[in-house]
Amino acid sequence: SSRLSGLIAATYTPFHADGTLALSKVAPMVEHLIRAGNRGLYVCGSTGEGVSLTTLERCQVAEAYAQAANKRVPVIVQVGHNCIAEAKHLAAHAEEIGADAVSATCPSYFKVVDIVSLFEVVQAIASAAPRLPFYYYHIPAVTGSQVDIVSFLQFADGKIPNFAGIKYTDKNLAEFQRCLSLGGGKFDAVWGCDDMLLGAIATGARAAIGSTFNVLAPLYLEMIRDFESNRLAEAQQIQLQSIEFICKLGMYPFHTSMKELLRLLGHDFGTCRSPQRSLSKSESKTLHQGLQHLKCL
Ligand code: HMN
Repeated sequence: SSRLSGLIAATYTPFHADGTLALSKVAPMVEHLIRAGNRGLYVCGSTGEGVSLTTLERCQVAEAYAQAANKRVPVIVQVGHNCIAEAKHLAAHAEEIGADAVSATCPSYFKVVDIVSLFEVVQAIASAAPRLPFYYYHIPAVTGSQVDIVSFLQFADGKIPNFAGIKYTDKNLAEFQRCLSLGGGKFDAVWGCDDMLLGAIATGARAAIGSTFNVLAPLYLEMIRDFESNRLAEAQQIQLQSIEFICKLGMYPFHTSMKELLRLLGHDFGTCRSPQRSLSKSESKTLHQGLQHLKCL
């Protein structure tokens, strides 16, 4: 089926030192991600700094990832934008370049406060790429959306032909499980908090999108095998390692730290764009030292 499953890496966007796109870094990264066991790529999301790119850059990054993946794993392009016309343009572009799915946050400057407004946003964007499955990116901490996601799924059910489900980035496992079970499980609900992946899998998650899968996919895969083979204590140990990893990197702006780590691992993706700040020399030294004590690296 066309449903998402397994680990889907939320990809980073590579920059040169002068801040321009370094697209030649994408292909080797995609080889690494696939080899490590990722079963999909989520492009231009929070991790990929989609909102900090120009529309042209977003198109270029999506194209570079789709080309490098070359249909070996699905590429999901995140097209959320405060301007719906831009989001529609990006969605149509994703379909044109052979991406496999479109995903979008709702606008966030003017907040979405009711179901009908959210439905109109989702319908407009999804219909701009009618041949691709659409995943609403639920990340209320960032968008400030006040719409109850379960009620939204019930409302949208059957009204948008290519609506496939949601990417769920919140910490409420009970709500996530309800999303998974609605209508007999007709929607994909893709988990988005790497530090709670074990809990999500225990409630029935079949797919997850994560930034830390860029580095730790093999570890999470081992955790999933442990869980599936009833080795719960081992699975918990691995989740704890991922939590410690995330805490350690969270000592500085998280994605800046991740990009530092990628560089140490041989993928120089540069630093994050403003407003996400870079590290000073001494900060990056402290980070490197901290990373050395992590068991999972
Ligand atoms: C994305 O949009 O790139 C994905 O949603 C990223 C993914 O879900 C990450 N969420 C955010 O960055 C907000 C997580 O992998 C997150 O980075 C991780 O759980 C560490 O907190």
